[in-house]
Amino acid sequence: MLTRGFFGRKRPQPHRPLPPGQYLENGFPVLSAGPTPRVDLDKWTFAIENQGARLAAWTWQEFLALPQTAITTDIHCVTKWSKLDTEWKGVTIDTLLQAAGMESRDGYVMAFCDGGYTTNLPLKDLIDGKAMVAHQYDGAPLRPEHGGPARLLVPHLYFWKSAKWVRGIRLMHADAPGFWEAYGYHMYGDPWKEQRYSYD
Ligand SMILES: Nc1nc2c(c(=O)[nH]1)N[C@H]1C(S)=C(S)[C@@H](COP(=O)(O)O)O[C@H]1N2
Ligand SMILES: [Mo]
Repeated sequence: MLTRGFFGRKRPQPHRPLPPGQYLENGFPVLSAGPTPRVDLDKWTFAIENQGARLAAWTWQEFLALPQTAITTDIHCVTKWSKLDTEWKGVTIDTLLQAAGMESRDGYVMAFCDGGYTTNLPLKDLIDGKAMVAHQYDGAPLRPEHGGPARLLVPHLYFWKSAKWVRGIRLMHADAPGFWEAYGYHMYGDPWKEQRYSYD
């Protein structure tokens, strides 16, 4: 026997358009390529590096003392879930570059993390309020499985670009693939253009 309760169930409808091929997710799935690393906050730093040299680095206390920004934004995972109106707090990349005295806005960066994950991004996609190093989600410290103590948040690109357990960014003159990009994920990853894989 067919009942409407079973077969009539629909996915919840978003209150604004989602990027093509995405569905609305109300939970917060965890997607990690490896185990959640344990981080000692006394040894944590966030660094900006250039050709192997450290341009700037902040301890956890110094990082928290920088100007803080709140962002409410939608996020889009390449595995096709999107989550609306997620609330984050952290330090924008603009604030970090300014504090580091960095003027250049050209080129690319490789974000690097505890656990070895990396992902590549054009530097221009991290500035003008488009990205942050987030340490709070939904008003609470970012949970370890979601990248705590701190993760990159680059919401206008697929969520694999939002590196969890991020420890710094390395400036590069030319683009180079990070972890998933080397396995065939798109070098840029615009969800509105469905840039999921390298051939998209
Ligand atoms: N360090 C690290 N960051 C990562 C990943 C990872 O495996 N390691 N996975 C990426 C992928 S593929 C996605 S979709 C999101 C998932 O974030 P979430 O687990 O908070 O949903 O984190 C991204 N950042
Ligand atoms: Mo992902």
